[in-house]
Amino acid sequence: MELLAGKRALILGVANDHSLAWAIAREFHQQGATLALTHAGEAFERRVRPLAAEIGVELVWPCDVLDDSQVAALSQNLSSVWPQVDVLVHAIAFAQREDLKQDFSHTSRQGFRLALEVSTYSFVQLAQAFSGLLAPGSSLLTLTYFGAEKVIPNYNVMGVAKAALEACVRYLAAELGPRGVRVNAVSAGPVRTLSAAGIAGFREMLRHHAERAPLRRNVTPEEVAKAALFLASDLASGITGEVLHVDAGYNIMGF
Ligand code: 0WE
Repeated sequence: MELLAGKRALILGVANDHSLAWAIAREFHQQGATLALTHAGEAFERRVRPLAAEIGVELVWPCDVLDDSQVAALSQNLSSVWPQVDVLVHAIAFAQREDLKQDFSHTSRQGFRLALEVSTYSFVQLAQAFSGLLAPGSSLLTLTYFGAEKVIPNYNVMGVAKAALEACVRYLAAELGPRGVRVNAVSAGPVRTLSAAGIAGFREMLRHHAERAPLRRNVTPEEVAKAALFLASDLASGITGEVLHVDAGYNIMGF
């Protein structure tokens, strides 16, 4: 049975074929959804367009969340072809590289602001811009990480941004719930994506995670996508404001 038959889903955050957003796009496509994808500028467009073509997606638009006019244009464009958006997936994060290695207390005002604007405010901004396209039964979904809850070396300002993002999930869920709109997050274990590329010690992190997690392994992009599918589908019709861990159980361990 196709869990998203007849549903329209907008997915933001595909950077390349390793992106969790791309695994989610493929899963949603397999489950019968009609998709629209965005890219964060021309450098990404060259990667996203061919991927979109692989799964027959025709709607591909730019959306740099730092530019309000691009977000407005996106919702305008989408509303001209779709009567409503059933699922909106936010898989966007960015912090300056230097803020992911130096001491956390050295985070600059501008670095802090950038990380929270791109990684956190953008979710609220999208909820605002797409408000008119969300109908009862629609849902919003974002991606978060355990660094929101506990200290992960070097995750720094991103941990603060994800903590705020998880709070945004709850506040948006409370606000949109009366309209029948659900808001949830998937907290994914570490996965080798473009976001993780070049992060010092990421290999060791993956190894440590696999050693300590109850399932004794890391999670795959497909497993993250299956949880996203569940939360986006009618199977999760009673679930909102939730942060669902897809991390092989890592987060439950104390010692
Ligand atoms: O949320 C993330 C990725 C966040 C991220 C990564 C980068 C790297 C390159 C945001 N901005 C940038 N900016 C860059 O210039 N993850 C959950 C993956 C991740 O990133 C880490 C991790 C994990 C896990 C950074 C430090 C420590 C652990």
